[in-house]
This record gives sequence, C-alpha cells and structure tokens, in this order.
Amino acid sequence: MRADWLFIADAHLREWNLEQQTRIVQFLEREKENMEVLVILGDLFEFWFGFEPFAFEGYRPLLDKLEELVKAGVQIRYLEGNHDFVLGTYFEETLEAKIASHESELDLDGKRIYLAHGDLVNRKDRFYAIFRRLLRNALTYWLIRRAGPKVTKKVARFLSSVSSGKGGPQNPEKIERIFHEFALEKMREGFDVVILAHNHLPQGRSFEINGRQTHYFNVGDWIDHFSFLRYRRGRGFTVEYLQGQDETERKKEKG
Ligand SMILES: [Mn+2]
Repeated sequence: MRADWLFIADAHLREWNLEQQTRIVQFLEREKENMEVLVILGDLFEFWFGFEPFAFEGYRPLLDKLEELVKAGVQIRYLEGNHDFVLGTYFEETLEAKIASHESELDLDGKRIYLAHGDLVNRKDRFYAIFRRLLRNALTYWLIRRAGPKVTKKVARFLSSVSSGKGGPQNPEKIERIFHEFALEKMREGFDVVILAHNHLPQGRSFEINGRQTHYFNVGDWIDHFSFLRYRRGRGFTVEYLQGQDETERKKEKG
C-alpha cells in the first residue's frame, strides 16, 4: 500500500556520476511500492537550472526512475536548495512536481509541518543572504539563460564553493544549535514539526513548547550518511539510513 512519505536531500549528484546515482535509483526502486509522496528537500543535484531545452542528460538514470515513480502514482514535491533552483518545465510538466522555492507548509494527519532546505536558517550569515538574492532574481536568470548550459555549468562549479551557505560556524555543535533555534522559532509560531536539510547532519529531536510536544528533523545527506526521513500514517516520523551501506562500501574497497 502506498502510505509512506519519504524525505531526502543533499545528494549533490554530479552529472554522469553513475555510481552515485545508482545508489539513489536502487533506494527509490526499493521504496517504490510504499511511497505515496517523495519530498526532495533540495540539493539533490550539485547543479540544476531549468534550461529550455533540457540540458542535464547526465542525470538520466535518476530522472528515468523519477518518471517511473510518477507514472506509478507517486507524487513528487520539491523544495529548492542552494544548488538546484528554477526547476523548469521538466519538473513542472514531466514530473508534475509541486515546487516551492524557499519554504513550504503542509498538514499531515492534523499536524502542522514546516519544510525548507535550510540555507537561510543562519540569520547571521548576511553575506550568504545577499549572495542568494543576487543569484536568485529575474535578471540573473535572464543572464543564465543567455549564457546557456555550457558556460553556466562551468560557472556553477566555481560558485558551488561560494554558495554552500555554510559561512559562519563550521563546528557541528554550533551548526546544530543554529538549526535548533530556527526550529524552535517555527514551533513557537505554531508548527508541530520542522523538517530541514542543508547541514548534512541527520537528526530527530523532540521539544516541548508550552506543554505541546514538537519535533525537529534533519534528513541528513546522501554523501556521508545515506539518511532519509520516513512518515508512515499512524506511526509518525523516523530518521532512517540506507541499510548495509557501510558494509557494501567496505567490501568494495577491499575489492
Ligand atoms: Mn544545501
């Protein structure tokens, strides 16, 4: 039965990196029958911009799998990250995805859920906030379209390093604290659950706000942790990991 909502983010997939894509493709295949909705919380791709015509053949194995899921009845929702934005007609029309450029809100069995990639969580990172505004506006999009995919991909590779949005503390504890503070702010606004990504640190934590039980989740990444968040009706949220990943990797290394 299709009952699960799966939340994934931060694979930072590179075009033509088949090994990296295969891992996600196999995971999606495994979950195909359980999945009602697939929520991508940004930075699935190291770089995506919705060029016309379509300019990312290197992502074909994953895109084929996403198309297959959609045909099978899975709904895709996409929260743009700092590496994938202006998702374009491919995501809107071919994948019929529901896209949010920054944040989104949903109701799951009566719980108010807040969703965002998380690159704007650190309010002290003014440099990044300005950078984001310069990058994500109509004029820049016009320039990107004019420059075309070939030039833009080269520039994007350079900008990736600048646009990580990780300016500020590099210490995981400090980063976690900033994410918690942001989550608490949203909980005080009335949200029961806050789901973020971007910091690549999978986590589930409960808080109590005015006697109300609230939860913060970070879906983690598909670079180091191979983690995701599952919501199953009647059972709630669980942070999960791709099973056996470490062992398979170790075996491969041993050859
Ligand atoms: Mn990110």
